[in-house]
Amino acid sequence: MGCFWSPEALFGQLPGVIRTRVGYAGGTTIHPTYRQMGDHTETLEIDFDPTILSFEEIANKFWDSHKPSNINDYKGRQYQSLLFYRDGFQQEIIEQVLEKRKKLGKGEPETELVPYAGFQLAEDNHQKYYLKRYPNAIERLSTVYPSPDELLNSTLAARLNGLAKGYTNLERIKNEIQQWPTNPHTRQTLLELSTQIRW
Ligand code: MHO
Repeated sequence: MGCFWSPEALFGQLPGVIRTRVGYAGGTTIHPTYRQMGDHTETLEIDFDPTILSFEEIANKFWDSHKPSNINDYKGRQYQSLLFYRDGFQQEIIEQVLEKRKKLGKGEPETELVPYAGFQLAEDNHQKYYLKRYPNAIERLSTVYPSPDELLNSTLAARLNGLAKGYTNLERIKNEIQQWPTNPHTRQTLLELSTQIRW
């Protein structure tokens, strides 16, 4: 899906997504960095609640959102169209989704389908990249998520990263927070926090 900044915002705004993290995967280079990722590909890892968002929906959104052709590999494998599956269930769903898309005339993506074999986190400045363009948002969020790790794991930060990129709006996020399985105090804190941010 190209540079990992955008897919993180695209999927991070979806109800059912619990956490998004960007990193490097698929290659053999031992300690990849943005400057030296070697044969790895920029990758998004999505933790999700399958009772709200299905793997099938994720796979469809993946192919709806980019041109999965590997002709333009001007940067080696950095932007390879690549999809990792965690188990036989996901592998099977991928095959079904591809079959259905083919029947609907949506073509046959050149995406490489590979079993997941590790994912190495990208540098902090690449995590929730669009959200980090808004210092006031980061400052407010730090009252609830004081460390880089807490921000990295935050569902609210994933949604707000989608908002920063223009993929969702505050009303949708606030409505969703009302449904989150959290205690009333935390819910109130997250709602207030979302309202206070100056974009
Ligand atoms: N340097 C490109 C892509 C960044 S992405 C993390 C840009 O500025 O859009 O590969």
